[in-house]
Amino acid sequence: ANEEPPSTDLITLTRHVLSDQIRLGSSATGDLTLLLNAIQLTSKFIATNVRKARLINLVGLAGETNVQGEEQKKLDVLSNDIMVNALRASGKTAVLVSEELDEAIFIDDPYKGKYCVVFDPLDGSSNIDAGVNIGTIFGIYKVQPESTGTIEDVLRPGREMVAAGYTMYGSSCNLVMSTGNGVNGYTLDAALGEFILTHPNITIPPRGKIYSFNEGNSMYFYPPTTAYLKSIKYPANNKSPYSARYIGSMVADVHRTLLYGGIFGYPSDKKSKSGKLRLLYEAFPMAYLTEQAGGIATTGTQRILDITPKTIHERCPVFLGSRDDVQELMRFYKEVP
Ligand code: AHM
Ligand code: MG
Repeated sequence: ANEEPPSTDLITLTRHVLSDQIRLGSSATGDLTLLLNAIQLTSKFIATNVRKARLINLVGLAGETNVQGEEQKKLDVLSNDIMVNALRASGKTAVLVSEELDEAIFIDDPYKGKYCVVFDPLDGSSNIDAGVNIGTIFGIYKVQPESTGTIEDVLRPGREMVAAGYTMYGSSCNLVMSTGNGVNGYTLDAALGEFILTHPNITIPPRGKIYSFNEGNSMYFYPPTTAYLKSIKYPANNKSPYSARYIGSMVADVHRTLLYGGIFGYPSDKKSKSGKLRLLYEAFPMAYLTEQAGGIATTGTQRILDITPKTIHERCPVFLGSRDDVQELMRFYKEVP
């Protein structure tokens, strides 16, 4: 009896982004809106394929090895192709960098636009075959004034991105995005085929109760990481220890961190000297979202968004999440030799 009538005034992602552009006034041409539309479309297309992967035999290996020497899954390859095609066709891009492709793609006329998109088309591939959450991560730069779209346009600090986000393919399909004015979350309404604003203005709680690290790497961890983890598992002053949650899918682990708070970490260690996560299309977009949601993203000693990439596939250590938790971690990096 107390059921709410359905809303007749849906805020779709496109409407939301458009209203932002209208608010910005004459400086906005609508190009970014169109680009984000293309990205939305790729997410819907990938979501459809993820959902039916088992049925149409998309799981398993594609028999190729990617740049980092890892085996590619069929869904990775497919998702990459979907994104490259749609981004080129949008007419709004100049440079594309994908985790799955050795080299950047430079878009030629007449399709060339003024944005650069860096992306991981399907992240968390170790989870695909088990049906666990996976996601797409993306970051967007605008080509620099006077530039025709070169590699220099993407070898820039993450703080210069004009938008970043991810789509999580889970029990629902969620797109979380920022255009530099806070973070919003949208859920795909499969019947409408539209992303609907369901999580306006996401802010990370200043402190959380969850830590998310691959502790299977403990024997390789450096002392600051080890000492920090010990401090939250064996807290002083009768405080409760933190809970562990680690999916091994960055999108899912970061999504939970944005909503519930706490800390996600993929440190550098004695085995992976620069960590595992890729700077351009994993660390930067997630750091951008984290900061936009009021949290902190650091390598332990440096703000992630201040790093200038030297190569498109380089890696960096990542710690991100609630302000107080990450500050505490940073203290260990300062004080523990
Ligand atoms: P991928 O790009 O090969 O999928 O690797 C990235 C993933 C991230 O989603 C996740 O945070 C991390 O690798 C998990 O790594 P590990 O399995 O070493 O814990
Ligand atoms: Mg990845």
